[in-house]
Amino acid sequence: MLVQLDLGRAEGGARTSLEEFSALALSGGYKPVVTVRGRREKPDPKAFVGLGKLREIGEAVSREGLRHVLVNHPLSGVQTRNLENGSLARVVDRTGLILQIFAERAQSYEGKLQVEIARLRYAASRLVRGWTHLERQKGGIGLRGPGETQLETDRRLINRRIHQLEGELETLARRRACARRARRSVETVALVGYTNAGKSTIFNALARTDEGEVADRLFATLDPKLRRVPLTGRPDVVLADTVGFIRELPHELVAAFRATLGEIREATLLLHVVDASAPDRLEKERAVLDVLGEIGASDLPRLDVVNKIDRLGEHPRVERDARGLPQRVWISAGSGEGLDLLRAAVSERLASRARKGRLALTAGEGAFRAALYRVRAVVAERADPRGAWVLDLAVDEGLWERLCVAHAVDPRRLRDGSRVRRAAPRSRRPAREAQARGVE
Ligand SMILES: Nc1nc2c(ncn2[C@@H]2O[C@H](COP(=O)(O)OP(=O)(O)OP(=O)(O)O)[C@@H](O)[C@H]2O)c(=O)[nH]1
Ligand SMILES: [Mg+2]
Repeated sequence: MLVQLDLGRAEGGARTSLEEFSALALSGGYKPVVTVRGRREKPDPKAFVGLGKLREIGEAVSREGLRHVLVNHPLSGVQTRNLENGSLARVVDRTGLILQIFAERAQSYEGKLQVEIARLRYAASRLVRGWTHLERQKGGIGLRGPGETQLETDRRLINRRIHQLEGELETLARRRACARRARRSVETVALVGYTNAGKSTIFNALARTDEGEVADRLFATLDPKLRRVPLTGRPDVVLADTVGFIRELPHELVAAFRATLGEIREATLLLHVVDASAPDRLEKERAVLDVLGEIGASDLPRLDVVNKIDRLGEHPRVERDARGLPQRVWISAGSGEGLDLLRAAVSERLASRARKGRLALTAGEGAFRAALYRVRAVVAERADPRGAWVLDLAVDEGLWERLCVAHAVDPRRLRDGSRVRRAAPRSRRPAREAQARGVE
């Protein structure tokens, strides 16, 4: 059974959100039979729904012989328990459902670790008195300390396990960072977007591979996939396919997936893939931008890819901004229409990253310098004896302006483009090495 309350939300939004919830349920291996909807100003703190609705749920459960009640909202531990007692079915909330799907999809050791940490955090935040399940599992080790309640013991055990797993994850993250450094000379382009937007389909088409999962289900891809992609007139890039985002992505997951989401944060260019045929397309774009913000990637240059235009009968095309740079490419990865435009647009954006120029920084502007390194804008650097720096930069125009605003720097301080352009290939190496030494 699916349960959704419309909490002062607009009618259309609630409908698409219910469709998505139903897709989530299917992806989680459930077969929705009954849907119960209600309208409330605020959720009930005790059982989430009111008494009347709870009775309606309980009756439907026994009438249809249902075993699970899925609720399209995050629930507290107490609400879950009261709903279970009232309905006599197992209750799974939205966060729990997403975590279940992730747990099932995770393939790599790293992915599994991340999901387990997220699940433990979720469990810890919802511990309710009288939950004895962990005690039975622990079998002797970590005996309850004097004066410690069952709740405190559970919490302590969970936290210890989380700590241990995070240690393992840390080791893997270091290895991943190492691998990333090794391919520093190759630029990374990362596909990001809402789940089911078509990222993996585009990945396969651009990388000319048939591997990887493409499936009409949510969260088909969990572990980031990397492949070298040739572009015309430019060095190869590494293309990264990443996990899809979703509205209200549980923050436990975002936190746990920091390591793999690092592929996004460290990319030179993000391809934001959007399903053109989704009725709530704008809302989904917003949700993706929110998650990008959460993982510290909202400053990176982005190229929007509007996919699945075959469903709308649209033609492939490129939209450009005021400076003539590609901002949005309309394609159908399914039919292959517009893929050539996409390849060209990516090349163009990478080539144009350049506002190129030379910038003198004072010793006191270390934070701005660190930010420039973080977005890989530094082509070469010379330190002067008084502790100041002269940097050669190649940086995306919009990004440069955003950085200047954020650090209160006058953008006109970037001088004289032409000379740097010629010098760039030769002076690239020192900057890379400085980065590898961890200069930030
Ligand atoms: N009609 C049409 N369908 C497409 C197109 N591109 C992808 N699809 C379909 O959309 C579904 C999702 O595609 P994926 O590539 O798996 O989407 P994804 O963004 O990688 O999804 P997650 O990995 O779950 O985040 C699949 O059924 C694809 O066949 C397209 O251009 N047109
Ligand atoms: Mg995918």
